[in-house]
Amino acid sequence: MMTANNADDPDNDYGWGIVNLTEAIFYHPEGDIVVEHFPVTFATEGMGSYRVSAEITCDHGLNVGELKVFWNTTGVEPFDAIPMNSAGGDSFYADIPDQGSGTTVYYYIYAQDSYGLSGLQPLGAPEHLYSFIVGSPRFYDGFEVGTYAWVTGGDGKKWGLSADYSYTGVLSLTDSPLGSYESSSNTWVAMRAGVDLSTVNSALLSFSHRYKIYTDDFGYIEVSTDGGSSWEQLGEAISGAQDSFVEETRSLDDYVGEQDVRIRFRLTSDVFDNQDGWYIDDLNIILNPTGVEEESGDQVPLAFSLSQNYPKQLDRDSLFDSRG
Ligand SMILES: [Ca+2]
Ligand SMILES: [Ca+2]
Repeated sequence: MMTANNADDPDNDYGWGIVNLTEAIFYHPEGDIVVEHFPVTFATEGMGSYRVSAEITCDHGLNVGELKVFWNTTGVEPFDAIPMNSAGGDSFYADIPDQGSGTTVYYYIYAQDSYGLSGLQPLGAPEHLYSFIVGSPRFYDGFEVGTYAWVTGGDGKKWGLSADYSYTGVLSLTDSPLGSYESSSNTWVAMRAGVDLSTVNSALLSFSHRYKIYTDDFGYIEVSTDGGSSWEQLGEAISGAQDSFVEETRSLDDYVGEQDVRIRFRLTSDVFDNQDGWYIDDLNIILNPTGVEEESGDQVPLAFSLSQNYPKQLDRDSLFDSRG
């Protein structure tokens, strides 16, 4: 993966020395088609349709008659095409028809510029696809198709994707994709949009993680209910060493009733002993809808089932050579 001689100065333009996958994914040469899309996360049977929205731009103009969403329920060819409609400005949308509860819907966005050149989102489509499960009351991110659902900020290295470790697929989310975190870091990654907990009676955050964080440095899990303006800590901070992925769960019951609940991961460090940092994968926010009776005792309610539900096994070889 790493071409060490260019590690400090990667040249994404020519595809060699790429060491920061997030930078590479977001890198668009001038004139390219840029598709900004927040993946569909919630869909239930009876909604009528599931809207796929995107901001699509191109310096030299788009062929707006050739903007499409391709979708199906198998994840492999062939796909059905739906033309995207204008929603004003650079915004376009297409509506995928209603599907039965439990159906997995796969999709990607196709765009063409005025020269007839095309672009796909997510990159690598149709091998790599967005997906959602109809009727699945949850937000899920396995970090395989980019960090579209997240925004980064703070001081220190920028959170991004890493192929060094993963719990599902080949990628995970980490604070310091290249080596160790920096001294005096205060760097974070937060959900770009909120989850609606106003119609549920219970909610749970679950993710898998591994970490190497010096004892005076900390990883915090935080929650916002005001669109990311303010954050409060959710449970214990993370510190020390955990050498293999373990599942972590945090109750979100205190936030039931809120309409915009976002999760943030934040790493802070002092000036001593910087280490590799924090790897997060397979993140779920699992909702127990109002009206679903919770079982008593120690049994986990059905809606909280944490069964592995990774939608599509990605082909490792299509992304990377063997990782050793
Ligand atoms: Ca993953
Ligand atoms: Ca690191």
